Amino acid sequence: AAFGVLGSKRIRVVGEAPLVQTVGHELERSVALYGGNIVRQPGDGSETGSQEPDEVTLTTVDGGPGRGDAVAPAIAEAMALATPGDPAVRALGAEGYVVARRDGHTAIVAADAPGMLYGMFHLLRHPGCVSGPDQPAQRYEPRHALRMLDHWDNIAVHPVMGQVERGYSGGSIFYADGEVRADLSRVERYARLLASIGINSVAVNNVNVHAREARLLSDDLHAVVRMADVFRAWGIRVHLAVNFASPIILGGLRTSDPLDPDVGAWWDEATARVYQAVPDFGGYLVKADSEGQPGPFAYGRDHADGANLLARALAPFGGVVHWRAFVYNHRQDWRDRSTDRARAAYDHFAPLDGRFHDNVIVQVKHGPMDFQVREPVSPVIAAMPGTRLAVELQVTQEYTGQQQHVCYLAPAWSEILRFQPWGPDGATVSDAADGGLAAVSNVGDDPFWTGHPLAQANLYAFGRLAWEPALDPVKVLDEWIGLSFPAADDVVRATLHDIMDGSWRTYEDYTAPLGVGFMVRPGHHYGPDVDGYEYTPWGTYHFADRDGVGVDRTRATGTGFTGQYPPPWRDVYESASDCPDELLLFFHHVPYDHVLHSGPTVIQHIYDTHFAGAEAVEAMTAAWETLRGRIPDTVFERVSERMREQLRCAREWRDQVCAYFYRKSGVPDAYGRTIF
Ligand code: BDP
Repeated sequence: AAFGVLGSKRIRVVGEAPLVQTVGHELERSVALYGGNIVRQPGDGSETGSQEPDEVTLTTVDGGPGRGDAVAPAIAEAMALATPGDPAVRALGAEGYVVARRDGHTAIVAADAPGMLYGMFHLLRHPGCVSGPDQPAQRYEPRHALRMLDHWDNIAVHPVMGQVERGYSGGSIFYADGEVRADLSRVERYARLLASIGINSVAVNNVNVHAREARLLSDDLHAVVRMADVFRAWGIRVHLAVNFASPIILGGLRTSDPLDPDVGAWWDEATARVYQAVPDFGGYLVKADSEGQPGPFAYGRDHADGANLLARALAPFGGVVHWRAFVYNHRQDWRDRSTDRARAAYDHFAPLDGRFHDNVIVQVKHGPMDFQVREPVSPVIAAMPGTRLAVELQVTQEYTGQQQHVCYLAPAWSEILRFQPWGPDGATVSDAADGGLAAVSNVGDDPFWTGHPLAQANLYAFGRLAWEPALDPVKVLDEWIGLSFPAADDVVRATLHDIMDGSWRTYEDYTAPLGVGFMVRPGHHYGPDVDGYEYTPWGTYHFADRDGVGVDRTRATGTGFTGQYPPPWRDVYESASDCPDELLLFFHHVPYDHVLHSGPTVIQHIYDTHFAGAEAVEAMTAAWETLRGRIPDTVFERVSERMREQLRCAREWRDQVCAYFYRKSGVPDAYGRTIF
């Protein structure tokens, strides 16, 4: 619909690169739907200067005005900003673009073809660029060079996890019947969708690499070739998750010791084969020595030895290794109070800072635990100045309602990306993520892509924030609503906004309180089970007893985790009175009558938020009902069905959590609501 505004326009696309062809085809497709006309011309720019009224010109710097051309003012202005004369101003990067509008002409000038692709999508997001008042030239460039989605897809259907591990949107879009799909047209649509939000890298298989998927690196390389062909047309590189024991599993070697020369040679050869087949292959993603995956520890080696082995094989071709820092012992002794899963990533990785090769990116989950609704920022992010780091987010809603619940996560991600690990004068998490951002995808073969139609907003927002982390997540939400419901009037848009805007905090309210985390049913992680992980080897505890609740992670009396932070946070988190309320139980074991900064005691806060959270879901459901007949029926029905489940589940959380803490503490609710 955004193209509707292009209806009467003439659009000139200059250039011949494959991505420029994509831009041309894309615009032709839209113009066929909405009218207007397209002029495509080779990249010498010979006619570019003769811009007609109301014309939109998309061009790269090289394809720009030819010698001696009369240059339309909008193009000239955009060119000047794209290739600044001032040597102190950086020239535009390959993915950047400039938009200018003057005298009814719009120009999009990019340094290279990827920028032209993103410039075109800018036009679609902001139809005002091609109509309406003049706009001074403005530069747009991605803040992160690597903007990646990780698919936890299996080729074979796993007996417990299904096909997509932690997937809530049906099966895989890549694989069916134990093979890569014969028809990849849906992958093509997905690639287009990802390009429109600025994603440029995709890992196409699960980080838990089972034997079947390991073969993508060898016998099934042809499948990777086909997927890469589809993604390439949209400026996206394909990456593979690989099994560290591949030399044994695939190569028949007796070892995968990273320091063994035969192992090195095996990786070199395997990698050369990949690049012969896929010259723009992105690289490897590795989960090693964690939750049962093989790794360098078996040979007495460390993660730097492991990562550098693969980095050496990839370096000649410009590939990177994303080596995950999500490493912990999932068989720990829960009776030993000094063990702490939150410490693990830092304990393993911080001492290795400076030892990783340049093309290793250590990929760190945003929090020290595991994608909980609320966690502090991982201390690893501040601990490895000599290492390229990527921060990993989870778009798939494993711990945030599994796409049964509305939970718009961008406000949480925005807080994380803006957080300043070194205090108010220091860099942000986004600044520290010099290896880019990665996130676990929430897409499957569901007709709505994401199971819950409103979960599409999370995918959209991840792409937008990876491009520009300073964007306001609330504005991004409105952008998504406007583009996804083009026929909606102001009331419908406002209703959708109200339902989604605060949904992350609502989810937090009716689930695990004050940063304590988990309390979910073990295994599938959906719905409440307060003690589900309490006495298990996985290391996810709340330590509730008759006197209090929370995990003592202080240096003074607890696990010492607070010591992994630089100042000021190591001291802020150490002190129960300075620690922010929302993280109190992550860092401290406190009595139930501990008074929060917000006013109530901990126990009363637990009651209040759980009742408020369930009530908010009731209100959300009622608001949704008002949209019947005002948005497409299929969307309305699918969301209605999920909201009924969200409401049931929110009440179950409320009742179980309130009953549990009432029985543990013996403290009644000040408002008499706990009748359990
Ligand atoms: C956890 C998931 C598990 C993943 C793991 C990971 O429960 O399925 O394999 O993260 O990130 O959140 O490797």
